[in-house]
Amino acid sequence: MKRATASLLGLVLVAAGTVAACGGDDDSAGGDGGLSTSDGSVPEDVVVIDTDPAEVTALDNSFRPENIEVAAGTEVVWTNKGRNEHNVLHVEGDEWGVEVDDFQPGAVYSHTFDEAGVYRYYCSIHGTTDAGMIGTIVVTDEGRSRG
Ligand SMILES: [Cu+2]
Repeated sequence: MKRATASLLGLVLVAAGTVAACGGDDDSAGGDGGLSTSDGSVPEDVVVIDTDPAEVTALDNSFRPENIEVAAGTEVVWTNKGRNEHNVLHVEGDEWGVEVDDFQPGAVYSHTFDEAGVYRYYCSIHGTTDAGMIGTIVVTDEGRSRG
């Protein structure tokens, strides 16, 4: 009986050790996958647009400019100036964007971004969420000065 108790105690200790090791691992692993690097990251080639509305063109299977920065409250207008149909799909976050049926050649779609943040989007016909026909709207919090 003493032997059984001892081995049971051993099992418990091993189990406890495993749990403790896991917890420590999580802490030290830090940004290894748990944190989304794509979420808040701002692309390097951002074009600052200070007009309202801000114009983005869908042409030859790319968004131009691909990455733009606007102030909160700016209306962003996408115009399909090419011969191909496209869509504008948000990667994550709020519901916005336009489906293919409503973004045929010549069509216009607009959305006003009221809250600061990094809004990534893509065309699922010519790209994926992180490659091909993609774009980013960086919305800054700076209010427009009235003076
Ligand atoms: Cu497209």
